[in-house]
Amino acid sequence: MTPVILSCAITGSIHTPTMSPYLPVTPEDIAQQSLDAAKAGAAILHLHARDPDTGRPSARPDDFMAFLPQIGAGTDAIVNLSTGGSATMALEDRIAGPMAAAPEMCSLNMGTMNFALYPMLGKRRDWLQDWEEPFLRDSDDLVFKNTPRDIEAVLRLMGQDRGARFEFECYDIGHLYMLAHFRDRGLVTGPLFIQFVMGVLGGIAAEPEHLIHLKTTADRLFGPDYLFSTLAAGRQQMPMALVSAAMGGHVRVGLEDNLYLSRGVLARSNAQQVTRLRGMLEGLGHTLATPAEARAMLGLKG
Ligand code: KMH
Ligand code: ZN
Repeated sequence: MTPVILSCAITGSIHTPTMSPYLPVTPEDIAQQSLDAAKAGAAILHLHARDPDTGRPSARPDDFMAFLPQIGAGTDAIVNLSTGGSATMALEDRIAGPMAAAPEMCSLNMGTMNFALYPMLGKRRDWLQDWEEPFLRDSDDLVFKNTPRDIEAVLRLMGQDRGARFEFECYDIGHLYMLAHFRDRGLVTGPLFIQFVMGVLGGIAAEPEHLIHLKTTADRLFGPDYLFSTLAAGRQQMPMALVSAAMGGHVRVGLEDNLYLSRGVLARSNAQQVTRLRGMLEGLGHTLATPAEARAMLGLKG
């Protein structure tokens, strides 16, 4: 069996410090949890930055540079920076940090969409404090803007100008057609790394039959020139990761997408989720890709 590339999304921009004491928001904690996740088996570290004083999502260059050198010095895992930032940020703010850091890989969100957070937050929205992201209290009007022009700008600024490869975040079938459009225009080349994002209200739900449809469509559009991974927000995180691996795909876990280890039990770290999934995958006969193997599979130069 092909080794499974495990990505770990360390902190994200949705969860807040009041939701879990284990969510890393200081540069020291983001760096340490990244190193521990890599040691536990993550080949890719998907990273957002945070304002060190408040824990609010940030994409400022300084906030990324507060933890990236420590991660780079401590692991050879692939560093993948978010260009999604937070859905409330303007595109130029979202990409300021990634442009300054010029990472090996970055995310690219493949369509404009509603981004309602009921499945991820549930009753937890009651806990939020005043300074926390307003969209967490009311995401009913939130639009996550990723127009074709935005997508092209990220492809040019991060890909052509800075040599990054992409984690193409596809939240629905239409996003695969958007990716095919950019492939047809010659702005993206394989091997494509597609992240199927499931369970955000506004995108596709985290259901196995939807994953089959996503994969069947991607097979038709991209033939052998792509790899897929799956992330499911909230409690479907681990089950859908196992379905993804069983279908020949790759997996993503991390506190960005789910704060829990199992029902009612907060994950005490990103590494704990990586270790839990690793154990289940190895129990099914899978092996995890090393960073070097992942680089070879994804066409990264390192
Ligand atoms: N938080 C995920 C639902 C990005 O960073 O570009 C999507 C995400 C987007 O990871
Ligand atoms: Zn992200």
